[in-house]
Amino acid sequence: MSQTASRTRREGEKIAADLLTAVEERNRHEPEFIQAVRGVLRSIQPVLAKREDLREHRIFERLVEPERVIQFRVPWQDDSGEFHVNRGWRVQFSSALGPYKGGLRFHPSVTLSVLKFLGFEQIFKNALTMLPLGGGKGGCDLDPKGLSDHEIMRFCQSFMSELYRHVGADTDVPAGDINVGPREIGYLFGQYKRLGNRFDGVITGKGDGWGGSKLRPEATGYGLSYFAAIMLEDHGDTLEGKRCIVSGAGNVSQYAAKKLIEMDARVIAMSDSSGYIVAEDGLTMDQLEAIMRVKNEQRDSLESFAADDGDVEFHQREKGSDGTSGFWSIETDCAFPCATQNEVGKREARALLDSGVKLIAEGANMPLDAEAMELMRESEVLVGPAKAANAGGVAVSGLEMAQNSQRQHWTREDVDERLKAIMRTIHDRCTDAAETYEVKDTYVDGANIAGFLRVAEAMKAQGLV
Ligand code: NDP
Ligand code: 2IT
Repeated sequence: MSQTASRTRREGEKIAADLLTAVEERNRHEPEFIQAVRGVLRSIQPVLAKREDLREHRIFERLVEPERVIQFRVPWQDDSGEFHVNRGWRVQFSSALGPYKGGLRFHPSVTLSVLKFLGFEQIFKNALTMLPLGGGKGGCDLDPKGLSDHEIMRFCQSFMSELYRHVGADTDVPAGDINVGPREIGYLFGQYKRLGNRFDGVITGKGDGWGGSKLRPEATGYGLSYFAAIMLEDHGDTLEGKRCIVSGAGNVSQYAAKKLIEMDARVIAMSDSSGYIVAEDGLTMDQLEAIMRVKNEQRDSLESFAADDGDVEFHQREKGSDGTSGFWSIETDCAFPCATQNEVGKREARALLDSGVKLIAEGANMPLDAEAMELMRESEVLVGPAKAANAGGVAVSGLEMAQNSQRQHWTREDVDERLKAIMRTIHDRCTDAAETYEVKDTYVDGANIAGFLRVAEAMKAQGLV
């Protein structure tokens, strides 16, 4: 490395360290948010060193402060008449590129820190799609497990009774995320429409036939598999015959698995909160369809699926641990963590490396914790980071918004072509940015740099707001 290059690197490290210290001091009780900020800063050091204009405009300092955070009470009544109260939020993080856009999560682990990390990541993910989308996220600390349809409906109506005054087709457009699927989107949209007397594109993931886009349910998982295929193609390889493990058994996992099977990869294992299943020869499409019925219609567990299918092995989640260490030790070529943040720590990452993994594509948001990411950086494993690899979902949400504005409904083939093209563009923007800034980790650093630069230029142009 030349003297100038090493001076620039040191400068970048110092700027990033100072910025991180300030974020840590102002957000002491938000570990997930700090983790996400640290990850982005680690990648964009060369940009910060080179672009004095962005430093003068305090772009990063502004970007880590959400434009607006809304917190509200969600009171609701269960079927036996008992009252309950939950806490709801919407984090409107950045509108530099378009209306705030990002999902809603209902899970007991939801905190403001979790939603700020998700909203922060969403800004760069949405930027990478090249669509006109800002970044946001919302949700609630509800545990919906075991609730009846009527309870879910009343909860969604109460949640939207507060949220509706803050969202709108040109203001903030929520969508689904963990435990918010087509059923919840329907109830949320119904209440928005009733309160505002408006049928507009306020929320994406709507049903086919009442404003939804074809392929939105499949988009995140399909996009993830397309992205993995492009990464491999760029390295002279394909998914054909590859042993794949997919964690989670929800929306993203199901459609990632479906597309992997269609592309002749072998899906050896999937997991959920009950444990994990292993099918040594790879799941068949019939088995996957049965899993989808159990999870989406019966709202039951993989344990229950395995009880009816003699051809898969079931391993129960061990109590008192994250219970998935065995899962990450399965001999594998490609791993798709698609459940939740920090599901892969140092121990799981070591197990994955020992298992022979060559590619990891993140379907969940931030599924690799900082230590796991560091281990991967030191290895030869190709890592497709969440903000690039799982951007297919929000991309098709962006296409749903476009269709709603035009009062049009595109065909499945049309949406699929656009999704493939967007995943290719995201891939190439990562590799181009990595090349321009001469960073080591093509996808992780490239995604952060390309996403950051698009938002930063827009913020600079729009002045001090
Ligand atoms: P779902 O609710 O459909 O599925 C989540 C799956 O992960 C379920 O199988 C669930 O188990 C499991 N899971 C969730 N949290 C935990 C936990 N704390 N411990 C163990 N298992 C857990 O959600 P999605 O598939 O929509 O989302 C999965 C991930 O993908 C999230 O990180 C989300 O942010 C991300 N994502 C989602 C997009 C979308 O369009 N939906 C777009 C981009 C990213 P169980 O079934 O037993 O509850
Ligand atoms: O994390 C994500 O990208 C999502 N949950 C989808 C967001 C969206 O607006 O479609």
